Amino acid sequence: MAAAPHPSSVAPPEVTMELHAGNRDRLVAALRAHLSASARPLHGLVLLQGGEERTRYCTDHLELFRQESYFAYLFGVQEPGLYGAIDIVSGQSILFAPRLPADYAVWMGEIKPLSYFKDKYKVDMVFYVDEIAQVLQDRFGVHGKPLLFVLYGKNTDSGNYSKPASFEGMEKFDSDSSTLHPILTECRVIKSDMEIALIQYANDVSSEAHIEVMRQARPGMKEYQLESIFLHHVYMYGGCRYCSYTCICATGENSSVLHYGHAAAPNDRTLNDGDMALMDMGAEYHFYGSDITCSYPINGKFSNNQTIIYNAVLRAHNAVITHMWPGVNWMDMHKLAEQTILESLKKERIIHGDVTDMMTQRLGSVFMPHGLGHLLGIDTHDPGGYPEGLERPKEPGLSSLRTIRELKEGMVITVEPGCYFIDALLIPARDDPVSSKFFNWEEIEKYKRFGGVRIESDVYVTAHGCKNLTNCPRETWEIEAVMAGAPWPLRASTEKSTNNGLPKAS
Ligand SMILES: [Mn+2]
Repeated sequence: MAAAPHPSSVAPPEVTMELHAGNRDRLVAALRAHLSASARPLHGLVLLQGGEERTRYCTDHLELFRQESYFAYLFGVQEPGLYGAIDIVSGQSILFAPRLPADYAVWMGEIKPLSYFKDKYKVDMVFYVDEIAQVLQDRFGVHGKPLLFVLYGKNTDSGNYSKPASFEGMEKFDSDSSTLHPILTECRVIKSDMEIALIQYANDVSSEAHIEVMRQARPGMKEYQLESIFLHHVYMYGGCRYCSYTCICATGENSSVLHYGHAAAPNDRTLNDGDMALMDMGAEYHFYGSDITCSYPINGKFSNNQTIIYNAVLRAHNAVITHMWPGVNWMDMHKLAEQTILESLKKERIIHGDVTDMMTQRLGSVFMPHGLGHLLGIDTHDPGGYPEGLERPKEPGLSSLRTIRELKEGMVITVEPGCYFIDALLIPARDDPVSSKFFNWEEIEKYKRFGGVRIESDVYVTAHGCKNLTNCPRETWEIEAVMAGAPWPLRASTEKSTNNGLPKAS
């Protein structure tokens, strides 16, 4: 009897706490450099408060806890209710664990001793939360009150502020709530090799799950069944209990709804023959995530119109990746993607006129209203896109950019151009005499219920270029072959028979 093919080639990796020790070392070095440069004394402690468990509204139903991201970055701690400190003089790390009530052991399991946290998270010391004031004073207050660097600052994607640590007895300490946030955020922007390995793993698992979804998609299924296949695959084979964000499983017209899949639009449409699917899904492993979008025809065969729009987006995706290296400005990459899409649409007579004029009129934002991509790490929209002094642009399309930074070696950023037919944008464009003349409205009419296409990969900026961490079929013929049952990566013989004799891009 022939053995069944193994359903997955991934296996959850061991995670070493050296990753988080490395993150702490980088923070201490950056903080010390900043203090030296501003002629401030080199003493004090970084103090962070980890996330807390929440119940569903007024009930006793505990929602599954996921650690606050800055705390996860520095300490890698899974449990709720802890605090963490780092002495910037010695680099020593201290965790403070909650003192749990005796009946915790009845309902939630054994109450772990402090030594458990010390071993598990490889920190220098562990105490109870109710001992914070005393420990900080006794051990770090020999020369007076120790200064506490607490985390307070704005998330430039949400507009929300991080919550600075607070504990009983805090008023006895001096605290600084402005220095830490920009420095710690900047540390998160540049990934270490160990962080990259986890983001690569999240990408491997998610790429494989996307391919599984692609293979099983059929007319007559529901969008949520595609979501379910993805979730099952990343958890069953990849050990990923969390996703980086809510799955967007949009088909047909829904694929032009940029954040489809939320509770009011819950991936519940029936898939039709002739629909495009836009699947934006990414798993998370040990806090580090992925963010991947695949677009393909539900029936496994691209129509002429689907090929036109798909290839316009793929050209933009590939053009950007070809041009990414340290020093390149992200706004220029966004414009490169827009221009590539506009040129393709012009070639197909969907729009007409001078592409330079279109760019001046910001016409690209009618087809791609979102930004080209965002930093990725412990958060899907990782912080650091707009450090102090960098202003968000105001023009249509550009105002949606989550960063306009220069690329630096060690960044991970998503490349996710898209082309959508959104009535809420096309109708005002038709009513506007300046933009209206660029459109061939008869052609546009043919895409009325098309929805949209997005292709999204996670890209790591290296010293001399970049590396695409995502591994999904991208060419139309690759997608068609995989949907017809070909293995991925394609074998040479399959490639030759399906690429129409065209040379393959290296
Ligand atoms: Mn994204």
